[in-house]
Amino acid sequence: ESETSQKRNKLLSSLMSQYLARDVPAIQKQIIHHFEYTLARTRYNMDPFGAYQATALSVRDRLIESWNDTQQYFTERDVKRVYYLSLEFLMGRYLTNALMNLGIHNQFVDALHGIGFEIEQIAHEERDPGLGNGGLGRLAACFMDSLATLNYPAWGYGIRYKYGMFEQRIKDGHQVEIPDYWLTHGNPWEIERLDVTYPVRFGGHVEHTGHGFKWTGGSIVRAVAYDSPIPGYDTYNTLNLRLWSAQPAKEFDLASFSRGDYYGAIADKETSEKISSVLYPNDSTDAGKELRLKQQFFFVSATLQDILRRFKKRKRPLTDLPTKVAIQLNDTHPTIGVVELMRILMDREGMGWTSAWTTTKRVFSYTNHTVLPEALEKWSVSLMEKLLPRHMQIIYEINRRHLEATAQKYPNDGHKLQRMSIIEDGYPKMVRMAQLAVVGSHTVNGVAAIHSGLVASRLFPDFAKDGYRIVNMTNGVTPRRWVQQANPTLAAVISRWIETDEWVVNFELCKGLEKYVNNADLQREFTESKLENKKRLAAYIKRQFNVEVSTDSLFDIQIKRIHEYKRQLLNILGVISRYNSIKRMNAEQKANVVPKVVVIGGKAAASYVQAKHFIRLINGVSNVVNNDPDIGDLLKVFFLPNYNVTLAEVIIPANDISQHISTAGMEASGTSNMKFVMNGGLIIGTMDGANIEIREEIGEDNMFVFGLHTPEIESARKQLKYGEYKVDDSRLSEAMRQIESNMYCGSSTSRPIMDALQPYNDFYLVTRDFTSYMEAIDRVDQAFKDKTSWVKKTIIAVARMGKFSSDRTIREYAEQIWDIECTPFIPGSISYK
Ligand code: 4GP
Repeated sequence: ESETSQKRNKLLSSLMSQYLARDVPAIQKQIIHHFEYTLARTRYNMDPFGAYQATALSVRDRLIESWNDTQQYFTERDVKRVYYLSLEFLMGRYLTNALMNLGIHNQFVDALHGIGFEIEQIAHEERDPGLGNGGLGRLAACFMDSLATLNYPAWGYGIRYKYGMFEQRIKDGHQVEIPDYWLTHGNPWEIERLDVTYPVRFGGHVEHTGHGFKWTGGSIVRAVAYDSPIPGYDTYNTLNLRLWSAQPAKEFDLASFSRGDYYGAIADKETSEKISSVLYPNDSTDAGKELRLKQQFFFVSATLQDILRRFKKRKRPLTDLPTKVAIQLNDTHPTIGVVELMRILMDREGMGWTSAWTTTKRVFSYTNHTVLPEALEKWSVSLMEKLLPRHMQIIYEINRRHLEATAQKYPNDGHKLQRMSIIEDGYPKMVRMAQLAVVGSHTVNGVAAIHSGLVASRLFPDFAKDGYRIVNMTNGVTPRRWVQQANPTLAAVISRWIETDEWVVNFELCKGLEKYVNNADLQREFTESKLENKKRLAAYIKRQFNVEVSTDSLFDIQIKRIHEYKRQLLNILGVISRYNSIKRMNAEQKANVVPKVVVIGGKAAASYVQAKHFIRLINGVSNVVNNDPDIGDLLKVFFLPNYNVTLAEVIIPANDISQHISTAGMEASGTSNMKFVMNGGLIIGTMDGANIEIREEIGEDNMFVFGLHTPEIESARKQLKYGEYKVDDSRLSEAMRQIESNMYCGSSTSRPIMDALQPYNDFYLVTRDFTSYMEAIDRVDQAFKDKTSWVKKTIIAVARMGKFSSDRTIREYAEQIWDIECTPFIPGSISYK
């Protein structure tokens, strides 16, 4: 019996490797096979989109095979796995990434070329799935790439939204949001798993049984898994991103059907699909609260059922869970998981409280991504009670025990208890998800050194003093997508000079560039690569705006979510005064100006009115400046609509300088700052987030720093507010007068902007930092005039960015938080027992 099955396995394996052969004719065969049979299209009519789909499917075949093997291998080795739970994954396009990571890019280029298609054209057919808002979601994507590349046993879990981040269009200078139904043309990378589904309950009530509690009634929604394999670079290991989609439960509510309300009952079922229908904006506090909480529980509940099913195959006691399972909460969004695991362990598995709590706490850890108080999630107790009655009971009990223990240590400190409580007393009573996440986790981390310090000192000082583990894990980004794929010319230069392409998996190796910094050939190659990338962006600008920009100009870029704390307003005030000063110049003075192309991009949350005013102002300034014949090539300003991962891949390599100018203490980390420098640009920035560590690494001479520091912010705010400090800068007053006179946009935009700039309102200290900012801009201009010294700075900067690879970050998480091990697949080692 076992002999036959061994024979069969051998035969099947060899058939498989024949099918997945990597030579060009074999690849062409795979593509045409999918075109004809999977897509049911005729080969006599192959269009680019069909070619893309067929190509994607043939790449996916390889990933499925290696993913199955990887899972089997992890299971047989009985390794501990990490589960990365995130409500957002901003993956970007898959095709090029998969081909490069699998090392079959060239073969596919040739294969496609042979049948009349260019790979760039094919790659362009892919939709960019915008399943996230910004930094937090993109970080999750970089982490998946590093986890796979480093051969860690890991899974990503999230929601398969039907509508991702909205598509941003600009109409008369205003942002207009268009729903992004990204699945219109299907998604060839995902695999629908009708075999992997779980019921998720909402509402109902709690029954007291003889030996405990039981949550019943309410309504059931079904979570269906959609898997996207995640290839690592130069490894057979392949991970999985499992996204849940909501479907009506199979269970029928017989009562309502037999009441004869057939259509009513169907309509009820339809509403369950709404749960996974739309991604919520991260900085809107109003609508859809209930649905958002439902989303969180929906994905967490399905995920935990999935994790426990996998764990239970091994027939270990559940108290062993922490030795095989680590769960990372990406921000507080999945925090209800702490409570759900408690519920499962106690109500379903019969564990006692103490043992369930110890087990749970050893499984979870929590990453905080922001100290902005308005972004810390809270849910009203009444909503919780309605949707998740049993969970609310458990939360109360967690809190009771937590406060009791705290009170024993700090008797007579009622304020402390109030601050540390998971429940916020007030009308209405609220559940504080951050406190719950801290109490339910073994480790809390911030995302840059300064930020982690603030998490400990400002957000959770009582917990920090009480010995809760709060650590720093400085963010990183994947050099695969952000250098190797986005910037092939620079990638080639690096490989040539350090004589290896190993930097792709060990970015520290770029250090090797530094010893050639004075070499004119390297300098020239750096400059040429930059020019190539600037041309690419210039061509994009030409297509968008029909304006030719000069690639000799300084390309100055700020792309990120539009937010008051990120201070796009400071940027645009600077642009206005540059414009004004050029206007006053004679020809001789003009000859001395560094020509500049300013690029700003980013989405404003649909309900964030002030951020939308910023966009309107930027477009107004762009309109005035770009059409002023006095200015010509000396200054051009563009707001690039619909910023997303795909656009970032075009914009970032083209930067000479990028702006990371948040009010000190407000940007947790930033990650685009890292990408910009890795791509041979310099930073103008405040001492905030990861800027501080980037400066430490690349040296203060290679960064243009300005502005108040974090400890100064609060008193500066007060001084401004009470008139103890007066900003006195004629350039600023002039710019403000112009805005006030509606020179750039109508009063409905200029009035709220002027309001925000009044000393008593200027919470973000835009006016206070203005002069210092303008000085830094001057320093940039001066530095850019000396082309040799500039390129040397960029070479040194690239050489010293090793720390900011997400590979480093992931190793730190693995070693210091998750306790998991690299487990590279060893061919021929699976027994399939
Ligand atoms: C972002 C932070 O604003 C950014 O500083 C950080 O680099 C990024 O997370 C990754 O850690 N936060 C969000 C969010 O995107 O939705 O809170």
